[in-house]
Amino acid sequence: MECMKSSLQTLLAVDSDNVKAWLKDFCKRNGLLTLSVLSVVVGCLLGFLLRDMNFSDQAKIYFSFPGELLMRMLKMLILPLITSSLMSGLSAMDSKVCGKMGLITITYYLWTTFMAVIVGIVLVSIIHPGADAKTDVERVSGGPVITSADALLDLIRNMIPSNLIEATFQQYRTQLIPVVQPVTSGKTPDFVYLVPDEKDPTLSKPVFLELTPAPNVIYKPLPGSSKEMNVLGIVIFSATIGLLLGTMGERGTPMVNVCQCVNECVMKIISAAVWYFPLGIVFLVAGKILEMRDPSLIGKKLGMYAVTVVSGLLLHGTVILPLLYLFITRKNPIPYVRGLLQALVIALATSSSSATLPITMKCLLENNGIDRRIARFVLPMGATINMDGTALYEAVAAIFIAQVNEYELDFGQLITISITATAASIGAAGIPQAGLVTMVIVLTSVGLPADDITLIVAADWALDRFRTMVNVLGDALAAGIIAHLCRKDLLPSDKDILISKIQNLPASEIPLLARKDRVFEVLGDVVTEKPAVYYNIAQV
Ligand code: 7O9
Repeated sequence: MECMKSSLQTLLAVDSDNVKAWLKDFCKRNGLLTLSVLSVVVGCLLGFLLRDMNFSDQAKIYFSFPGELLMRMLKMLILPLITSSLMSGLSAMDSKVCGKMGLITITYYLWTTFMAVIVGIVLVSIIHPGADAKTDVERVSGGPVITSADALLDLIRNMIPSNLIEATFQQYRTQLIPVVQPVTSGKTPDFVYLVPDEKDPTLSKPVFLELTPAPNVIYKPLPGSSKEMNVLGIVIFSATIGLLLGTMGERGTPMVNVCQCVNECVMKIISAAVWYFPLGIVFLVAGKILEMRDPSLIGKKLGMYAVTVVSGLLLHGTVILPLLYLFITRKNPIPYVRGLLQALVIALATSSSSATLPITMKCLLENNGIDRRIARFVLPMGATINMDGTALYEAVAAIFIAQVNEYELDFGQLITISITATAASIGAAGIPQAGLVTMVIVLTSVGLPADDITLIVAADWALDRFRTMVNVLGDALAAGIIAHLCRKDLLPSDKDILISKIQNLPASEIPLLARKDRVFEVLGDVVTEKPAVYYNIAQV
């Protein structure tokens, strides 16, 4: 009996030790991620609980403050991250590889976006959500919206910023200024004859009132600006400088080193900032739920529409994109996506793929082991032009609006929608007030009324979160696929070999390799001295 008891005790002790070790290991690996997911859930619960308390607007602002800090922190990192990533990423490759990779990246982005649109169109045609949502939803006539041609010109203008500093905080935007036109002469004014009023002695004679025809108001397009970062201009400029730095050899190295240092600093800031995420996410999500108008409206009128969009996004994000990854790389996409979960949670909480970019970069480099040069090029490009979720959403929304209006779309019009939705999602970052303008472009391309956008705005804030997740997932899987396709062109650079050699050596030997101003390259057993400017040993 005693013996059994003691063996049971040892068994339990071993077991509890095992459990403890497992728990510790789990917390170490997934603790932050679990906390982030929990904080989304807690944020939702808190938001719905506090809705009943009818906070004042001021109280809501105070309540959202910790979440606002999270957004500000993430957005702060975007500019240094994209400029330094593009410059250092592209400078580390020769121009041939850059060209090949650029071509593959853009082709891949185009096709996946187009596939997302097709998924959307197929689902919305099958589910037909417009049938339930018939027209008792109120419509508000919006103001004038710029034409597609003006939007396209704005996009091209934004690609070439006239002032780089200005580009960091504003975009060029054609503004429509109302101009009252004088009544055209030749039109005779109308008259109204008022019968004299017997009771009013002042009106003894008949009175004629002249009715001026309503003046014509035309909207004149004038140059203006919008308070959004001109990403497209900055991305194009940084990529060009990066390419050129790569062709300059050693003379370009100091600049490349500056960029790499900035990049690493950003990564370090993120590593520290992740500890604030759980708290920030709770208040960000709860604050958004407090601000939300009436959720039951979405449930009743737009329920099927929301289901269509979400199932389209699910299909594209969990089936099509991972399958594409599987077929091209012949690797299991599940561990890859698991490495990205932190970024997906942040995308859900912030509903902005650009604010999530720093975390996506961190996940790809640290969890998925993607080559730095690939991640530094593919991710900023993806955040700017690859928006699978947005394209899918716009196609579904346009067809939904057609269904509500009982407007039959023929095959040609479906093709038009798929092309405009793809193009609009690619150009979105370069078009001021993109959300509205791109939707108008898609609608007007098939002759649907632009005012009907008001039908779907109620559900927009919620669906935005899900499509942002798909946008982020699309960019990250693209990086994995492109890294696979370019793996032969990207054998480890000499510098990487040097760094790994140094890292594998005992600390006492490092000074031998990088003595103050002298740098040695170690390739196999061959050690050669290199000019000191060539490497930045401080980074090792
Ligand atoms: C969604 F490259 C970066 F990181 F610097 C970058 C910065 C800003 C890239 C893009 C942007 C940017 O402004 N993008 C943008 C995206 C501008 C307007 C609209 C959208 C579309 O956003 C998505 C959507 O609404 O569907 C989604 N919220 O992925 O962020």
